[in-house]
Amino acid sequence: MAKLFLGLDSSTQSLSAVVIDYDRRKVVYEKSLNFDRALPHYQTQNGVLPNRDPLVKHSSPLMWAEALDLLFAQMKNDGVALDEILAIGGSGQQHGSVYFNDRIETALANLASAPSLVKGLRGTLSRPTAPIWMDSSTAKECAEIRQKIGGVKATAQKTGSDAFERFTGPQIRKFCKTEPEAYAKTSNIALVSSFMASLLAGKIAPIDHGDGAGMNLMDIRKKVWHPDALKATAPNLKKKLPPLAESGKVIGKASSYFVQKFGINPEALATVWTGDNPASVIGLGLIKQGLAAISLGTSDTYFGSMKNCRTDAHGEGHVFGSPTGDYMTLICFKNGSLAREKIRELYGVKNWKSFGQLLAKTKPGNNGGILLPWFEAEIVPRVNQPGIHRFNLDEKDAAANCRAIFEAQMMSMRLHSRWMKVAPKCIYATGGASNNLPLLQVMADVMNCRVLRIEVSKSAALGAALQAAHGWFVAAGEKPKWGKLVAGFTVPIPNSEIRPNAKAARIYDKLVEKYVACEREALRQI
Ligand code: XUL
Repeated sequence: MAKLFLGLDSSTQSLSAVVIDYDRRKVVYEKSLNFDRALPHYQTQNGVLPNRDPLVKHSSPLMWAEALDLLFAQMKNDGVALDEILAIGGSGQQHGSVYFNDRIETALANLASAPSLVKGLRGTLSRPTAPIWMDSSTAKECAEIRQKIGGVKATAQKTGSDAFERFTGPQIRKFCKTEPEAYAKTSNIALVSSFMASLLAGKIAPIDHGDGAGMNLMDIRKKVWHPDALKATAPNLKKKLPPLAESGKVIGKASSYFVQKFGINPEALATVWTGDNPASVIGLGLIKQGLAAISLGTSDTYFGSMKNCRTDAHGEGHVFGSPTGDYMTLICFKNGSLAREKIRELYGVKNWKSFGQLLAKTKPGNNGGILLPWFEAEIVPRVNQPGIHRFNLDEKDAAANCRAIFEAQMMSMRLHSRWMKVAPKCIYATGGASNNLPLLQVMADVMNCRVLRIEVSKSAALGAALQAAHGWFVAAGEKPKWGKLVAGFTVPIPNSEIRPNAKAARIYDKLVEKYVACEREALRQI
């Protein structure tokens, strides 16, 4: 019989499913359900509830639960062999939180007698909506928590990251301050990941070390709730949090709700979910130190594996637990694709092909010209005052400006990932702009390492399925090796390897030092 594992990913805009046939190393089914389109009665826009305050971004936990029902119905309809699934894993958008009163445990245990998940959850929420990662309304709470824990460096050292607006701890603090009665009635707080896992398991699920690290509440080294962070955040918090556990650990058998309603294998195991980024690390096969990925999307993200825990004293980057038991790092640069697009528009370059051709006409290092493209407030480095800064760069020279923006983005990544003390040996390039070869040559040269292109549409859900497989093998008394587990599922595009040019790499070794000085100067001017 085939070994089938199901991975689910509850992201901002959709819920996705991937089924893998483990022995055949194949994804045999994938499906996505878009919240706005499939569940219009929740009135979300891109998965977010409308709010008058642009800083507040909440979503609906009941919508996520209803989506789970719909997706299982869809899988049944599509003829997925649900009765052969051995284990179910999952991942969720990070940082988002769900708040329950003391009726939740009974409701989860009795799900099988409810006509739907939404009906089964009736009367269990102590807060009707869930703040999600896009929320940036907690600057004050971040400052308070950071100060109580002992500053930027101490907060990062203790919890893996400085206090960030979207992180769960600051969100919980805001809830406790603004709605103290509702907070007092809250007996359980879940993350998006542990909420969905609780539905599948029919009991309160643990929070894993990957998603738990995105809360500013977990001791990043000991992997327990950090007493200083709990104290700095809100009263009686520890009682309201579930236990922490390794990602993919078996919680129990899947709730009989799914067996009765959709014909899921009654022996299928429900496992601990993680965050979408830790799951993507597995889905992309980044299981060894030195393997990293750069996603060129709306924002650019650099993430990779790290053996020993090292945190960023400047508080710009994040350290999360990796499902492998090691660590992962994540740095998010806000001025990604949109900034590249602004330059393209500014110079009337008609498409990305022409952008790449123009860039290729100029020399690596751009004759020392540097552009700091902070079209929007930037996260790394922290820039609250947007602005464009040019150094030795002719504003009228279109080609030089096309090169300058991408060189700057890559030099910024190189510079702001130094704290990890892990030089990448190989980078997987993903995301919209990764099919632009001249850009990838700049990436290889600035980072001085091989770049391979990779195309995976659902890396988090795939990672979640692989994590379920890992949990299943462990429960069966085996010691599966991650290298063997992920092999063959994510393969780079054939012949996509780009090698660094040694001469260009030497130019960037010098130029990055000039970039440091320019960045310092620009930050001083702001
Ligand atoms: C990571 C983060 C986002 C969400 C997106 O810190 O906030 O990547 O996880 O789902």
